[in-house]
Amino acid sequence: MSLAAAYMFGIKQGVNPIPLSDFVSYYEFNNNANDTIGTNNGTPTGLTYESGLVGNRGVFNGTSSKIDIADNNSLSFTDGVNDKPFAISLLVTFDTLSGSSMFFTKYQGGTPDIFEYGFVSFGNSLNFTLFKSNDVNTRIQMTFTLNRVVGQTYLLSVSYDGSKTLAGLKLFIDQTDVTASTSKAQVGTYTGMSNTVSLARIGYRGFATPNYQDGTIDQIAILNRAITLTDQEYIYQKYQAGQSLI
Ligand SMILES: [Ca+2]
Ligand SMILES: [Ca+2]
Repeated sequence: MSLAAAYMFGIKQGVNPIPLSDFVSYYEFNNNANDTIGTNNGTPTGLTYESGLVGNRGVFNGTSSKIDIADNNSLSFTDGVNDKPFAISLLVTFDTLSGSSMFFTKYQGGTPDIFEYGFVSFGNSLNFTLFKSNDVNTRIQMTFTLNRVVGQTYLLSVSYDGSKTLAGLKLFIDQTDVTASTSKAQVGTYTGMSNTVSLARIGYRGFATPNYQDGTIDQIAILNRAITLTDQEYIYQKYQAGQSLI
């Protein structure tokens, strides 16, 4: 194969760094909130769909749209003692720069509140946090200031290697590893996540003051391993070509 053929359309042909076995769940928003790989189908509320970069995408109205996903062991990344690696990757657009955007969380308000992890944006501050043993006050987190542009599509991916350390957290935006520009912090003494009974949620955070995504979300991949910049570049190029990862 010639070099040109090997890199047709910018994608290295015949090399798929993300095989099906690396996926836990994949939400493609083709007129539903189903998991096209695993069994973690979502239940959408107030969600509509429109044409996006890769088939359809979910449209979140900022006031009531959300997806609930039942608790399942496959969405918790702990064996009870040690954390396991995982990554969350998604396409997102923003209709407004005010308020907060909830990409994918596994925590929920209630009595008591319960916490595992969350990938969200508070205004321009992207935030990925892992909570120790269901304790909101003990955690490791990574934040990054993204000066968002309304309507622009971003490929956002967070990665964790399971090491229980800040060094194990990474953030990729489009084709760049921005980890070195993130702000990381440990609060308390983090010793690992819990497997709780919390729902997983897309587009919504249900505490006393709920937060709703206002914009679109698409192609949420939950992977069972940490990812590299090579993975991110592959995902980006596939999506730019309008192709699903599967
Ligand atoms: Ca899609
Ligand atoms: Ca659970």
